[in-house]
Amino acid sequence: MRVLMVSVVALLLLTGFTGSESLEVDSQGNSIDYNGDGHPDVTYDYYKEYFYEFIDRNYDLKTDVSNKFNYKDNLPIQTTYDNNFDGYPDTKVFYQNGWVDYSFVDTNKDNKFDVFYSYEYGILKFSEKYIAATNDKSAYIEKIEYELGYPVKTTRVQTSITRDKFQRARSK
Ligand SMILES: [Ca+2]
Ligand SMILES: [Ca+2]
Ligand SMILES: [Ca+2]
Repeated sequence: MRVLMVSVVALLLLTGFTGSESLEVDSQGNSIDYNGDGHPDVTYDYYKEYFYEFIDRNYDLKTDVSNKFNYKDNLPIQTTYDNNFDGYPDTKVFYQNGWVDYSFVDTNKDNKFDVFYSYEYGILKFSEKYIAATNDKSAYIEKIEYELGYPVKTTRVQTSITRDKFQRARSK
């Protein structure tokens, strides 16, 4: 139930709900229809150890947020976002004990993740951006280190690895 309330609040924030209008929520078992069009906008899938929450924020009948939760403590494990609603994930967030641990973002919308963010107890420590090779430049990784949320140091290192390997090497 706590997870459900969090989702309701998140959805209200995302859809710009001001709180002045009445909201009829049509809840049927494992799904909720917020806009009353007969199609569920939040659905749940339950497994033995995990459950999933799928959210359609823009009511186009396609999931754009997927949350994976641990059943035992209701803590999130992984969230996948499609923030430009093109049907492809562009942000993936991984959690450790409920804290954001690391994430991948597709910043140039080519459906490949190019930025890695690393956190400690939910606080951003560094990011690494993979910049693909061009005709006159080899691929390189730009690393930005953060202190108290502010970038303090930027370094660029040439790399021979592919972007797929860049992502694989940073996935735990
Ligand atoms: Ca709906
Ligand atoms: Ca959608
Ligand atoms: Ca997308």
